[in-house]
Amino acid sequence: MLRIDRSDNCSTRFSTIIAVLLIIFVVIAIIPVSLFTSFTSIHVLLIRGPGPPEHITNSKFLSVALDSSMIIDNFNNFNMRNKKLRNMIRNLSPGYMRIGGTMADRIKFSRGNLQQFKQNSVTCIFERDRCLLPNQNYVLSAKQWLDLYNLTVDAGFTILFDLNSLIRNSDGSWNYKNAEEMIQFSNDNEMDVIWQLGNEPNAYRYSFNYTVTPAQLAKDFGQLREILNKYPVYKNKTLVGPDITNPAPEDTQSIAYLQGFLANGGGEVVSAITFHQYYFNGKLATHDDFLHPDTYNKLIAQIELVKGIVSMYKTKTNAIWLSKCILLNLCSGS
Ligand SMILES: *[C@@H]1O[C@H](CO)[C@@H](O)[C@H](O)[C@H]1NC(C)=O
Ligand SMILES: *[C@@H]1O[C@H](CO)[C@@H](O)[C@H](O)[C@H]1NC(C)=O
Ligand SMILES: CC(=O)N[C@H]1CO[C@H](CO)[C@@H](O)[C@@H]1O
Repeated sequence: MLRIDRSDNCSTRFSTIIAVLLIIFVVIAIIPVSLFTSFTSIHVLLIRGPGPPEHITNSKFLSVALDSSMIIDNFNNFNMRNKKLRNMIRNLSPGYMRIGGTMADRIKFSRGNLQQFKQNSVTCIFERDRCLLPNQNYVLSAKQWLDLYNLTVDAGFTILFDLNSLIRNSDGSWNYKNAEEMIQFSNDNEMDVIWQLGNEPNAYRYSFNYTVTPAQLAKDFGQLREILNKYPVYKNKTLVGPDITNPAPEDTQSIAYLQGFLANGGGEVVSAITFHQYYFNGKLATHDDFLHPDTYNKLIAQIELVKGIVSMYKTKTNAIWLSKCILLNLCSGS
């Protein structure tokens, strides 16, 4: 009897402990579940096991960019000789290093460091506080250009440099003098560079309150091709463009610009048709936007759209490059 009582007592105590533990466990289990239920859905990333790859990309597929605003900031906090910086960049190689962005259409090259430029009449409304400063001169000096080249090439990258397309003559044609100066200087220094002309030209009205028609831009690319062919280092070397932004099914303006560029022979002078892609505005995006697979599937539709358009025109190659891809607000500086 006593033994049984004892054993009952013991088992009662034991079951009390179990019950308490269970309650604690359930409470602990409920906390994360209740956290999760505050999201509308859970997304699962499936990574398939070993097997043959579905696609093989170019070794430079995953590339990076330095925003032209860095040049405007006079490379503030960006010490190109810094060893740590160089090592970090090297670990991302191989790839292309695009130097471009909205402010690319505000930069002039200067062989001398002190040369002043007259402000051109186009007003920049996008980066208003920067662009509306009186008498601003945004200069990439020869020394900075050599340093930037040295940093990039030593780190195992190929430079894509976006030339200023908004230095224009009164008849609207591209004034290529400054670009040619930079090309000549780069040729003399045997710099291996892939050139681009302008950034998101279909959005010039929005960014700069100015318009360059796709037909005019195609002509300007032809002009740039001719200039490059004058210099041995760039004769028959890569020129890519037109870096239009967001050719999405719902963005007819963007599509029309690309069609206009190709219809006017732009595709016959570039080695790859380039476009920029934005999943969403990072400043307004929600958790769900970042986590939803539909977000990432948008890119497939955009690539198919561009492929379809490019296939309808005479082009030098059928290569299409994504020359800018933005997901995070962090990198949406331009
Ligand atoms: C970069 O500069 C260093 C030091 O002056 C030099 O040794 C190196 O060859 C340069 N690299 C390129 C690609 O010009
Ligand atoms: C845009 O440019 C036109 C002249 O071409 C000017 O009248 C207008 O005020 C400008 N708009 C802005 C927002 O600067
Ligand atoms: C980059 C480039 O334009 N390469 C061309 C150089 O010339 C040869 C022959 O004319 C072409 O086949 C390349 O596409």
